Amino acid sequence: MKSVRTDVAIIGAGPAGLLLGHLLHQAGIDTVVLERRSREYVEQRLRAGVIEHGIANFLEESGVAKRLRAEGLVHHGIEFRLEGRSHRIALSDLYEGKAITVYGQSELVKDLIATRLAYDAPLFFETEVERLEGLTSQECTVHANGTGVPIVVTADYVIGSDGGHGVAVRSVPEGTFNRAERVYPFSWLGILAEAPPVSDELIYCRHDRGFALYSMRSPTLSRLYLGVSPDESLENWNDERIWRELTLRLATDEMPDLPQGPITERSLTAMRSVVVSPMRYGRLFLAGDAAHIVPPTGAKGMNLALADVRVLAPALIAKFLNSDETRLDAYSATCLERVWRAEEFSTFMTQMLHPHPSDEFENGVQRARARQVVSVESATRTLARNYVNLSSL
Ligand code: RFL
Ligand code: PHB
Repeated sequence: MKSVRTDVAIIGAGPAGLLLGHLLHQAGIDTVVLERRSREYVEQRLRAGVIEHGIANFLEESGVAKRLRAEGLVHHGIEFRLEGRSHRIALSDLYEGKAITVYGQSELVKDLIATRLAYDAPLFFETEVERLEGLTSQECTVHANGTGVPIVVTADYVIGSDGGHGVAVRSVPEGTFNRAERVYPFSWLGILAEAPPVSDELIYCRHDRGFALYSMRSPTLSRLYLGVSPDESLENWNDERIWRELTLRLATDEMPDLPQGPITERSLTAMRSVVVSPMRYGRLFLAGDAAHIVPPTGAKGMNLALADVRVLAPALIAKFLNSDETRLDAYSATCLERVWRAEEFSTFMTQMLHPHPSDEFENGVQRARARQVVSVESATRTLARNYVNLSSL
């Protein structure tokens, strides 16, 4: 058995856990990060792509945005494609010149892992946390299993940045956390394709056949999504069917075909909203997806996770350096206000852009809402502000 003593034990090497570990290390606070997957796995895991204006600045202030600034694609607009017609939303013109950056979450995770390993701070891969103890006493204990070797970490605080369905939320007495949840009747089939992006900007498409999203990772890699029924299975979707369906939904008179290429990744993601509150129990603090899930239509999940860290890191630093707990006490309420704003925006985007196969009333309302967003300036401006910078408002 291996025993480790640290100031803050962090469960999960996702964007939230890694960035928190980095900021605490910079302040001279010891951390141990425990991650159940391998380094290769977390560095390859394909997920988010859109980083808000204020969150990109926060990453830069944290000293981890060198590659993001060099390689990230800065986008000043997005397109809404409604029933085969294009409508550009000029994000920067509508919102104080601010823009989003398209940079894969996997790239940010690689940057954060490289940073942590460069200063030799403890980061245990293939180490699954199984149990937490002492969360309301002076010292917490984290029991983990590192491929057969039990690891016990004692710490002043534990951070549950272990994603949706994580062990942290399950480790507290029943009834401690409230859980507000909504399941949407859609999933996203996501692909990565070796094909040049068809457009310089993301395309959010509402078509009577279903939702589609055209995104990208680089000038040679496209990332595309199709809204599908939640009971779909990947076996039903060969390359030909995926491209055919994407083309049917995304085609316009000006762009009748999509550039196609080999599909190198494909996955299905169920869409749901979850908010766990409060985001604290004793010496356990929740951050990122462990506390809140949003449907990906608003591109908010990773931004919210990093925004939690922007509140939690200075709060922990104030406690360790100045014995000041006021910011830790305010952490949950501060974050939850932003989280609910993001839930509202994400559910608004989801419900506007995913047609229902058999609810004509809902579809009529959706079409009217989408038309309003592209034609009424106050509505377009609100969308631009939320899309570009909601997590920093
Ligand atoms: P993560 O990234 O899930 O990291 C949690 C880590 O904890 C580990 N873990 C454990 N480790 C040890 N012991 C245990 N018992 C453990 N249990 C879990 C896991 O292996 C994992 O490494 O959570 P974090 O850091 O909170 O980050 C959240 C983001 O990953 C998530 O919100 C985004 O990916 C959501 N998301 C998007 N967010 C955006 O801001 N913009 C986007 O454009 C965007 N697009 C997306 C998305 C998520 C998607 N999927 C696949 C759900 C698109 C998709 C398709
Ligand atoms: C992505 O590039 O993966 C992406 C972009 C926008 C979203 C969701 C995912 O809303």
